[in-house]
Amino acid sequence: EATAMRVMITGGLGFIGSQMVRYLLETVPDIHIINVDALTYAGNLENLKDYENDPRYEWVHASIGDQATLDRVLAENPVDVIINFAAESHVDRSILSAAPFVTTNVLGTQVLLELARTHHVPRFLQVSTDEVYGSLPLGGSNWFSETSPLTPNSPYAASKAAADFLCLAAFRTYGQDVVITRCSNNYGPYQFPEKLIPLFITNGLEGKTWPLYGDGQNVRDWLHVSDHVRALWMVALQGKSGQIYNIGGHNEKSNREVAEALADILHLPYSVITPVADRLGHDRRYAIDSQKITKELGWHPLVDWEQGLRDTVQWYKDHEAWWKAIKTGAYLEYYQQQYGPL
Ligand code: NAD
Ligand code: TDX
Repeated sequence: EATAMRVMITGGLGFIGSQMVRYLLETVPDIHIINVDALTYAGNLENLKDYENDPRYEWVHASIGDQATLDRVLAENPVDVIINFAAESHVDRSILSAAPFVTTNVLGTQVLLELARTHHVPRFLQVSTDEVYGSLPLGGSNWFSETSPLTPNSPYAASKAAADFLCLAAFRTYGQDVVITRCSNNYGPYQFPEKLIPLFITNGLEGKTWPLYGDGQNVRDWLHVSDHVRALWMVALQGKSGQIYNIGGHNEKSNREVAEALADILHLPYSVITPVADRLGHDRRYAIDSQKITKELGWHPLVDWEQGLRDTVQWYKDHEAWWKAIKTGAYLEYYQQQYGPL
């Protein structure tokens, strides 16, 4: 007789974590999810409102650095896997202040790894990023592979790289079952409107300009969030212990191309795009080689970029209350600090 798969998700009230919870509840028949989320500025109970009363889902309001609380939670609820999404995730905020990035991304991951070891959790999946590899030159035909050296440039990327090394150390030192994924830039519904795509969409809907950093030629490899979480579940179930899996869409776009595509969808003139000072240490280009996960696990992206972008714009049009509630108070203070009076 099958018993339910028990999953601890951390950071499940954020953009990608909430998509993971939704995906699991909708596609895995017998599942129990414990979502550990500290509800920082980026966490939002609205993201999982539809599942609030679902008996297969519970939210624990705690930080991943709260060893005592999570020790109790795991003693009472043994789990089959921990999937660690919890992080400070925005590069620009890490440039303004790196401390919370070290606290959550580095120390928090270390606490979770130790809990996984003492509670004999059979698997730990660390959700990492292509930013740990640093920057590629423009126009190059080379991509990041799992064996590329780690040369992170932003405080955010450095904190994620440190967490990756702690995960690999736990595998090599204690023989813990650890897998790491490194995904490229995600887009889709519920993304916090500080990131490029939702920032430009919501500014567009509000009649505000679009601050494009530097020459606008920096390149990112965009992947729909639903393709990311499907890959994560494959790695959680079938990934090899101690291994790293890159996840990417082979969908490289310059920031200006993204901005112009959004302007076309929203019927706005390109003059809405306003060049501003460059991001400090701005990585030029990210591009991911995801052959390994395709060959070993059979994953490949399903969402078409043009369609995915149109659907994402439509989602923000249909969910004005969601983002309008975010773009107040502390968000406006951050906006002013980051962009000045625009
Ligand atoms: P997000 O900022 O939208 O959400 C982060 C979530 O973590 C929030 O719900 C927040 O409340 C929670 N959180 C923050 N600190 C916490 C703590 N100390 N304890 C418990 N919960 C805490 O982030 P996202 O964009 O969904 O990214 C999720 C993960 O995926 C991150 O680890 C990020 O590094 C990684 N990632 C993101 C992308 C991307 O394009 N967004 C790409 C690759 C990897
Ligand atoms: O106002 C802006 N103007 C602008 O030109 C913002 C917010 C961004 N940009 C540029 C910077 C980047 O080249 O757009 C690109 C994308 O920026 P972000 O959305 O901030 O993403 P990025 O810095 O690439 O990092 C993202 O991908 C990797 C996520 O935020 C990370 O969490 C993930 O690890």
